[in-house]
Amino acid sequence: MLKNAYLRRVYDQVLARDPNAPEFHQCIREFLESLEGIADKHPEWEQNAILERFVEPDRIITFRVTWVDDAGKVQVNRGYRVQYNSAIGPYKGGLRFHPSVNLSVMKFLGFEMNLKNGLTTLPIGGGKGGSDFDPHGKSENEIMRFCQAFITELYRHIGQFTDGPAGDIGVGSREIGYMFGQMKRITNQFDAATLTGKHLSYGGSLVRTEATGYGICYFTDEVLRHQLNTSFEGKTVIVSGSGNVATYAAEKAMQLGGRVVCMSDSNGYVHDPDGIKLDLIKDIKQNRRARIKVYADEVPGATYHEGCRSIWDVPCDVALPCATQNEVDVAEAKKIIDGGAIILTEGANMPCTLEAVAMLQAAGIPVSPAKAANAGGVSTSALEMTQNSMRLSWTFEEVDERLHNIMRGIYKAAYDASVEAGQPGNLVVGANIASFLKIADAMLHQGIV
Ligand code: NDP
Ligand code: 2IT
Repeated sequence: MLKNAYLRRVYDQVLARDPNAPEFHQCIREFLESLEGIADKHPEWEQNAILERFVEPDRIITFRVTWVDDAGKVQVNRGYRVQYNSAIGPYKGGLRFHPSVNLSVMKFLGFEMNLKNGLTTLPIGGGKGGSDFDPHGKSENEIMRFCQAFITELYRHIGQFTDGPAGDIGVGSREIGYMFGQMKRITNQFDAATLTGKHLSYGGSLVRTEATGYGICYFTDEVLRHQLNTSFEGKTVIVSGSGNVATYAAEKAMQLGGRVVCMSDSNGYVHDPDGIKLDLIKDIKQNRRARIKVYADEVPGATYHEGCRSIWDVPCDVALPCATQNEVDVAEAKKIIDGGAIILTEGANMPCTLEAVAMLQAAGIPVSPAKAANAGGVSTSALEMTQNSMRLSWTFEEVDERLHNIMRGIYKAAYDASVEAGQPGNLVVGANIASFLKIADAMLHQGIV
């Protein structure tokens, strides 16, 4: 537990203020533990209540979302936006539509988003939002009506200089399009830079769709080369999930010479020892919006296994959890270690529990934290805003090269900070410190606000 008295006091206050928020406590604890080695050197933090301010969101907005389903029944969901910190730029972060969304999940995602954005070198603060709406099984019209109802309340709280939402679980370019259209209808403004992840036809950026997944592999490649003196070439890779992040992480892993053998959804996983055929995954998930099980029905030699967590029963060299928070706990970490993995990169936000990270690190497996490794998505969102502001668009190659350079820079910043903190290669500690020092500095310069 925390040894530094100031850090402990801040943590105890978080526990007391938000008693029923396990995900939120988890990310705060990891963050404060990362500061253990350096907090004594910064008396100005306590003097200015920097940490107390850093863990408390600037603002939390919750609202009712009322919409009508296809049967004519009125439905009520809850909407959220956590505007966490705007020290280095307007709040920026995705929207999640999933039945598990609650305030603890929103606050953890907002807190992580702020630290992530601090690593990107781009002028974006942190925020996150969403709803407990479940998109599974909804018709196209129901999705549209829900998105319109959701943004009809949220639009008054956002804007390119205030807060810029994007996608996350259950929200992709289809949902962003419906929200953009409704916001334009209400405001009579074509305010492109407020929402990112837009379709290419009206201001989206090339590479944004692929960016999170590609960035995860660019980051993993840095760790493989720099810390393990190897590469993706010939490695067996497992990617959990089969949504936006997982699909393009798998694509880049293959492009870099890896062989992806398993992918999953929330029901189960498929194992294809010959290597996953990604075009078929894209067709099943993006076009047919069907379950991943269908893959095994259509590919001879592939098998389907009920239960998504057992994906780690299959041995791999490179583990890329890309579905959701806490999908890798000690049982899964043990399987990953026993299966001979040499590296784990967090693709989803906080996919590993604190205990799982500790076990993997103790086994000598470098763990790349989500806030560093999956920052390619939001970075490319910020590049989308840049293009919107300039009223022009860059080529695929130009955006991809910027993304690649940003990921290299984030790796270097996190690694250098881990060395500075006396824990070389501990990227969990390094990423937290590198980002926090930057944001804390901006907060100090802006006075007591
Ligand atoms: P998608 O909605 O596109 O895909 C989510 C995937 O994860 C699906 O395969 C889904 O399965 C699975 N999944 C969701 N919830 C659970 C659950 N509770 N248990 C098991 N599986 C689950 O989302 P994204 O790919 O966009 O997001 C995946 C992760 O990456 C999230 O943690 C998100 O916060 C993070 N992320 C996303 C970014 C982005 O740009 N989109 C950027 C950075 C991070 P099913 O279809 O069965 O629900
Ligand atoms: O978690 C994340 O980084 C995102 N959901 C992407 C946020 C964004 O603004 O692109």
